[in-house]
Amino acid sequence: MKTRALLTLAGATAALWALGATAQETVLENFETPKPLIAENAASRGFAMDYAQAPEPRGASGKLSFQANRHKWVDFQFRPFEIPGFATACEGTFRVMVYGQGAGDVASLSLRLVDAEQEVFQWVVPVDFAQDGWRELVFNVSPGNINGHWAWASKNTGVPAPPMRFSGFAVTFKAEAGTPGTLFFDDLRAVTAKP
Ligand SMILES: [Ca+2]
Repeated sequence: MKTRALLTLAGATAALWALGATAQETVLENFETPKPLIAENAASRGFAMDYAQAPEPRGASGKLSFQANRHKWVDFQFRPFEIPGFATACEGTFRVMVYGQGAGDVASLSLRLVDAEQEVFQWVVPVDFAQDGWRELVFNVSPGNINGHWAWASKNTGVPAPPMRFSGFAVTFKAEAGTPGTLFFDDLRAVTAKP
């Protein structure tokens, strides 16, 4: 039997849907209530973050505008927040809707998590935004398929130390990148094993 419950998490409302006996999907962010963002080096790297409607609106979305020729990557970075299901493990699937507008120069998106020791881990998915529109991106996250890690503090072990917190997305560009574009993020969900 399907069940649905609501819970309040760090001041935000997250919804839980049962996905059968073993997994659950949690809505982490629908971008309707702006959260503090970390705009580190935004001006020098040529990007800006905002909350706005996409050309095909899903309510408000996270908006990342970029000039692809200014830096090899840019990011949409939250102040890290806790993720249900990632308190004691680093294992699950993240799904996010991304709208590309003039974003044909984008090569990949990375999902970034921060662990208890301020170590950052990323998982990369190649993308094709030659045509404007929404895509659903799926990031399968586990300690065995990490695509990069580095230290915010001192620890850089390559081994996630839960609890994991959600940090944001990084965007990399093709070698021939050069044109400005925009990505909109919406409906970020985490699928994890039931506790
Ligand atoms: Ca939304």
